[in-house]
Amino acid sequence: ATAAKPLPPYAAWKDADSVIVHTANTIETRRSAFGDGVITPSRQLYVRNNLPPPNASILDDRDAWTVEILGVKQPRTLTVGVLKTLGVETLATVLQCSGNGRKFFPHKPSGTPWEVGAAGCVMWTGIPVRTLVEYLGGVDGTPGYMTGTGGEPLPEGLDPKTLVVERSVPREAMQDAILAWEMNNEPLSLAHGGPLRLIVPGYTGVNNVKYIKRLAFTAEQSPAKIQQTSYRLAPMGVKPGPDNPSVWGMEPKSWITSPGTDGQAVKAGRAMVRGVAFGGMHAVKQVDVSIDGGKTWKQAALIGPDLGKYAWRQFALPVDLSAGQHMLVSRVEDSEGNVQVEARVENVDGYVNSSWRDHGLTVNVS
Ligand code: MSS
Repeated sequence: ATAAKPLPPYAAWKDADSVIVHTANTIETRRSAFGDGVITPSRQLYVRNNLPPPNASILDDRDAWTVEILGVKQPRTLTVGVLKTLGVETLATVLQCSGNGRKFFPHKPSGTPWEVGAAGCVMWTGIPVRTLVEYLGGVDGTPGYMTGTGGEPLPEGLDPKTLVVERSVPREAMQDAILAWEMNNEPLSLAHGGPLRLIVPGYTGVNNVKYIKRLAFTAEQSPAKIQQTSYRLAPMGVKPGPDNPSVWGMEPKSWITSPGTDGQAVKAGRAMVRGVAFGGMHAVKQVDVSIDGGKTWKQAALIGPDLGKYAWRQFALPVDLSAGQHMLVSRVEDSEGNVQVEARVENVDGYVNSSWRDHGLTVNVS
């Protein structure tokens, strides 16, 4: 076995036993380590940075961090300190990297081979974007997009468009979006985008811009590479570009977290199958579990508090397992009747894999 990579300094506070360090900027939660409660403990939550994070000194005076708001009737630059006086809300969302589940694509796309752990259910506190926009006189005109710009310093001499983390989402997303300064009841860490981060509920990870410096309502999508050619759903054999759909809203998805994950032995007899399930843009209605690879299904119980349609639900189903090999799978249905897909949709860069079959868990019961 190869030695585990160490946690990078900015994420040294993570629980090393709960995560897989792929690189300094890609840290995955183990399948067994989402925790027993609905909210993923911060020390166990995954991290993904496209660029190295800014210097930790940006957290020295959190309230002094500024964000520029453009495309509203009264454009302004505001400090976090001022934002805190204008509005506040707390909301739980599933934060999931666009590439979560990439490991299961047979063509081995480039990018981190995440299995299930580039995801978590997180509690955010901040100002609703709609409240802020109202305060600034409303959106100016009818721009199609809300565009957030990350605050990483960019190296000199390179075209900033090739590196800047700047993402556009359809303007309607502003209705539920927030600018967050707190995560899981603590000031937002550098790893997760402190002092201030855009949260776009229901949208994949990349759309949740950390260290946000500018929030703009724009006629066009960002010209940045990360918007134009990355995070696009391109069919196999096609060079990803602006004509392919952008990776935006999440789809219904679930996976099993126990028993038998991360090498835990499973004894024959009674077992509790547990896992997490979310609808993406809609609430979870029902989760079904199969212990025979999808031949027969039983409805699982949804456990723990319901933290709203953007949070995940934990589910549990007691089963009797006989000795031998079993494939445990789960399948979620959302409130609109959308059912988690059986097969992944092949795409060049390996995004949004929601396949219940791919996420099945093979356990050897003794
Ligand atoms: N933001 C910024 N500013 N930068 C970067 O890099 N990344 C993305 C988001 N945001 C970034 C940002 C991604 S890509 C993701 S996933 C997320 O973030 C993550 O988060 P966390 O907190 O976990 O780390 Mo994929 O789709």
